[in-house]
Amino acid sequence: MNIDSKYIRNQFPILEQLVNGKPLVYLDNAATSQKPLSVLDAEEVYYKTINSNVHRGIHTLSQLATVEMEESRKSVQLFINAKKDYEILFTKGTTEGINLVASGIEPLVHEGDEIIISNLEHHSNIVPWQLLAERKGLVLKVIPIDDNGELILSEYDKLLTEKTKIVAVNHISNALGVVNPVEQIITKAHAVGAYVLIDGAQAVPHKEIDVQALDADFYVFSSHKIYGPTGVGILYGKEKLLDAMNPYQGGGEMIKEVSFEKTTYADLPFKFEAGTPNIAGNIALKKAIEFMLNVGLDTIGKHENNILNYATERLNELNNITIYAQHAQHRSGAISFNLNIDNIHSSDVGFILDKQGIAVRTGHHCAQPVMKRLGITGTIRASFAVYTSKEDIDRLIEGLKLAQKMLE
Ligand code: C6P
Repeated sequence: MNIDSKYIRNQFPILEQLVNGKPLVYLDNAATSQKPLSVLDAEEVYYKTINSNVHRGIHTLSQLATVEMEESRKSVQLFINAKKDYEILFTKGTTEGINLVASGIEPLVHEGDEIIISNLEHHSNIVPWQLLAERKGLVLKVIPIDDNGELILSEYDKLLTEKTKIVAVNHISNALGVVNPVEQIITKAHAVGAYVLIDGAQAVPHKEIDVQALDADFYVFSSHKIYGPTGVGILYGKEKLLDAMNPYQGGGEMIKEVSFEKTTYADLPFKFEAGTPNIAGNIALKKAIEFMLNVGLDTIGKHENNILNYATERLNELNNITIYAQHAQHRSGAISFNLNIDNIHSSDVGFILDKQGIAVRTGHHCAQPVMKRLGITGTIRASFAVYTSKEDIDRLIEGLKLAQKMLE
């Protein structure tokens, strides 16, 4: 089915404004996507009608808020096909989800054990593992990438040993838009008895995720990249593992009983949800999921792939441009490139585009090891969403032509 672009754009009033006197072209969706009216309304309705704390109150408002938040958890469960709703934990975002696992998993790892990550990771999927490795005396290994920005799987095979305890890789690279073969990565990791965390921050916006079919042990993503509120994330974890892990934070809501001698912890998912959560945001996430399901995950994915192909084609029309990972087998959601002009930084181009109302991200995209591998300091990244149109890409190309004229 094709996208009804008029209907969709009407859901996103923010897109209808002028920025620097020009109609906004928003191509920074990998950083965060815009929010449809239903999500904005859900937050407002919550605060106007049932604002109260969850899981604590006997009173009506608290019970209504609790029901809504738990319904949202259920909608996430169905969205990614988790077995149980209590395998879905609300977090602040992908970053917190990964930190939670890297901290909570301590009882399951021992000195000398090995963690495998990749050269393609966001800093959020590097630093928490480095911290764990330092605390517990673990060894961190890195799957290299080739010149297409693709993981070298034969090297992954060599890194896997009986000491490998954790493999943590992204599903889609935020810096290059490369889709990783996570199915294969998971199967191979399980063959040596390792647990696998998939950073799905850039995948959930663009494709259907089935955590049971993938057999991922942990799958993390952020609400704000799938049209939902900021400050909300999801960590899916297999029940058995979550049960065996330490709580991440101590505090209210995550306990069964507290005494000065000994504290016992609440059952899943509450063991990992200390303190008052982002209730409005957690509730509104359900509306973001409904929005995506109403449009259709397949329809969204196909539309964004068409846009990616069109952007690739049009960028190739420009002279003196380097497009990264354009020959990778599978790409999705974003395209990274640089104008080959001496002594300029990607941000110089970003600045000129911004003056024309075009929002892109420039720099290292919180993925410095990727930039180092490519021998550059940063890229210009255009990233897409359900509302991105070919006209947006045409505007980008015009903007880049102007940048070339001004900077060459
Ligand atoms: N990438 C980008 O512009 P948070 O900030 O916790 O919602 O997500 C962190 C994160 C983790 N993994 C990947 C693959 C990501 O892309 C991100 C966020 C944004 O590329 C902001 S740095």
